Amino acid sequence: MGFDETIAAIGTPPGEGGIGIVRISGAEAYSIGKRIFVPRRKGPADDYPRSHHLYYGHIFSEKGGIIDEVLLSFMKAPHTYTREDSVEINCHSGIFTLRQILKRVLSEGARLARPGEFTERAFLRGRIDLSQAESVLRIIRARSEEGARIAADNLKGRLSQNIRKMRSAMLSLLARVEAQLDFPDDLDDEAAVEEEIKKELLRFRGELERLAEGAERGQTMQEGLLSAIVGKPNAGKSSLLNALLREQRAIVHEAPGTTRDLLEGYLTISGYPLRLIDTAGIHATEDPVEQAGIKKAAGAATRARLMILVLDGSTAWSEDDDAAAALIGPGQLVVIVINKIDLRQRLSREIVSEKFGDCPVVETAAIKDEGIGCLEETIGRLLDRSLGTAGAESPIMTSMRQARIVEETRDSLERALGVLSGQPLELVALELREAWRKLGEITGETASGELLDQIFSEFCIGK
Ligand SMILES: Nc1nc2c(ncn2[C@@H]2O[C@H](COP(=O)(O)OP(=O)(O)OP(=O)(O)O)[C@@H](O)[C@H]2O)c(=O)[nH]1
Ligand SMILES: [Mg+2]
Repeated sequence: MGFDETIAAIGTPPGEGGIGIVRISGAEAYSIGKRIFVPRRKGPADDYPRSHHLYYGHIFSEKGGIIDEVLLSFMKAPHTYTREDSVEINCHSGIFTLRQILKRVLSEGARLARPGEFTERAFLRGRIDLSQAESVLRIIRARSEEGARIAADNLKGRLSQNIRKMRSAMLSLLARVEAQLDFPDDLDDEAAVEEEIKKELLRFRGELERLAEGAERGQTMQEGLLSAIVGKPNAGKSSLLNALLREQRAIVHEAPGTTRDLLEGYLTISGYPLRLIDTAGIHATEDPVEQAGIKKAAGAATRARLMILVLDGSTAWSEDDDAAAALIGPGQLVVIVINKIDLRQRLSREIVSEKFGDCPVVETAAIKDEGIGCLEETIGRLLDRSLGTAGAESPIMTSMRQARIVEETRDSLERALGVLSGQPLELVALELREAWRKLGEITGETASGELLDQIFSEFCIGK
């Protein structure tokens, strides 16, 4: 694990900015900081460096030249992000300066940190658990206010506390089941005991179900809802993307087949963050480039949770519309947009309601910004209905990983309930133990090294 090595990295994103930060963590952090930095004022010599104080001064190169004017803080373990001695250098943010300072730090014996290694150390040293470490990533990536709030709540331990409480209750139930196995004669009426176990198992199942209910909303608020604009060529898909984003992002042209590649933009509709993808027009073609674009469009349509199917109101229903409509998957959220309503209408509304009776239909003139507000309201209502509304009291899960664990734990409890009457209690104990173990993967109490590597590798270097 290289736990005793001192690590360093640039903590701010590359590019020009007001300030940039180089961070160092580990046993050598202080001595490296002292070797490369000269403060303007040290204060009393026996009091330098003071923990959690900011010093103004300069970083020097090995040859003695000034690299940058900086503010530097020394932070003594354990009250630091990693629980190790840490140093943070606030310098001018130019990529050259940042690299020079990092190089200087590395030349003094630190090693370049791996992605997520600062947070991994915070986890391994017990400052935060795994669900909290994941929340750090979620805060960085949050795409909406609600998403950031959920992640911040979880970083404070909202989800972890809930999971710990449930696991501890599972463990006491397990102890009761095992006592019954070891001393069956000591205990009361068998049926009464069975009833009590059942009540507890049902309670756990209910709690997990409540958690699972909020999962999709949590993930959506975090990552944005993947949404695809799909339809035949020239229907006005790119015009619709531009109207929704309120900028000329995509090229719009009267020639069909204008959009070839996937193009995406982020926007917020009724508080929901959407990752909106414009796609190539769906139609039969021999052109290999168009074919490649259509294949990508079909892929995006399949992955999307929300499909915005665009029809051209000024043309009659065609085979291409059928091909686009065929991409709607089971369970997918769908909004039908009839575009170009400013032109003479040739699209039969009977066919539309026959084909999409259950889906909301919105009429727009994308190039004139007509109907866009109505489309947004429709999407907002659709999402309220399918994701529930905000303000639920239960903690909200924000990763697929967490949702999967909850599901698997629920399956174990289901099996425990199934074997409760008529089968040996050993089987109940087995399933209950499995549920308890599984649930521990959320907080990392029972997570494998491989799983940890996978989680932390998603982070950027410097976090
Ligand atoms: N009159 C009218 N024209 C529109 C409207 N929306 C788009 N158009 C025009 O229709 C043509 C095609 O628009 P695009 O947005 O490029 O259509 P697309 O569906 O992205 O087309 P491909 O990328 O080729 O599949 C352009 O000439 C637009 O100006 C509309 O609401 N009314
Ligand atoms: Mg287009």
